Amino acid sequence: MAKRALITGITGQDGSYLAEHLLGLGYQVWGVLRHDSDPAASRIAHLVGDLSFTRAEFDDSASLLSAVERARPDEIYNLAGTSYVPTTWRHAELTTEVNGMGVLRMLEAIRVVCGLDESTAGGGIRFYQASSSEMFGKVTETPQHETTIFHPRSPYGVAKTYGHHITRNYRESFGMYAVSGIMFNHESPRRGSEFVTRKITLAAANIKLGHQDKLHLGNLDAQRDWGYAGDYVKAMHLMLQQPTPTDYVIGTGTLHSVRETARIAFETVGLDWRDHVVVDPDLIRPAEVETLCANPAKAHAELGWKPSLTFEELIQTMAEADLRRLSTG
Ligand code: GDR
Repeated sequence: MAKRALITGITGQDGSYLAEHLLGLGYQVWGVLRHDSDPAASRIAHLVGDLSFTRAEFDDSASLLSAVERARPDEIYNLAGTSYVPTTWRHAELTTEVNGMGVLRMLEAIRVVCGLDESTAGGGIRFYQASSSEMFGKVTETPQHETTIFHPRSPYGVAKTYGHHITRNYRESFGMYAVSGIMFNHESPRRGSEFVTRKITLAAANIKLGHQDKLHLGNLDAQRDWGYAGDYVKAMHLMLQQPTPTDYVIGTGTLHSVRETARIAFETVGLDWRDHVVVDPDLIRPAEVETLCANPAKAHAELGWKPSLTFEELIQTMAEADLRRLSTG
């Protein structure tokens, strides 16, 4: 019988790649949608006929419980939540509600559906939590691995850290197969335009086509470990297929700067970034994390996971995709 997966945040970048990947593996895939979400007008429009849907809100435990009861999944991938870090200073409480408490509500739904308590030994639904490198924040060691100390630097990072700890706590308390992937930045042509890589590749294409002249950016020296989202969803799936549940860091292990991203994207469309990029102090964050770089050795060794695209190939692919899309209207 086909395995069943339930994905929250299915209309997001990662949700769309994960749904494609799981459908390709023969899974029956369910997506959790918010009340106002229209899948036909989202990144999964091309998959709508192959998916099943159920509606739930992350601040409503009963709706999450009934979503789990309806889908009866073998695996749950929790990708829902606020993902754009800067706005979380303005919506700190909402971010905590969804990215933090939402994880607890989902774990409780699983516990109830599977009938688990302190005396039971797990079983039932396997759970994946989307943890983030933002939990490391003000880094004490580089590169960061699974046991590096967390020092989050935004309400987003703090809420994700709660989600991470409560997932491990349910694993240890109830024997649940519940794991977190500590994912470093991952990008693609489906990335939201507010994130810096896509903001840059879209602007390079728009400037090339004469639709725009300048690109305003914040900290050009900020460095990140950027990988390809299509690779990262494969790691999520692998994490739920292991004999023993445990957390993994997923990243490329290489660091690049915002400046370098601009150089590659503009070069890809035949332009010089220095003619178009303007530094805007308003785009600099209140508490920045400057050097986040993964040590993915555990994922390499235990999951056999490796990224398929280099950073340069990733940014080139994104810039080319944007130029193609904007040229053809
Ligand atoms: P990040 O991604 O905050 O790392 O979180 P983002 O692309 O927004 O920022 C990356 C770095 O670029 C610097 N920067 C700018 N960022 C944006 N968005 N816009 C700008 O104009 C700009 N100029 C410079 C930022 O200061 C930052 O240092 C992403 C999200 O996907 C999270 O949800 C996820 O958890 C982490 O990655 C891992």
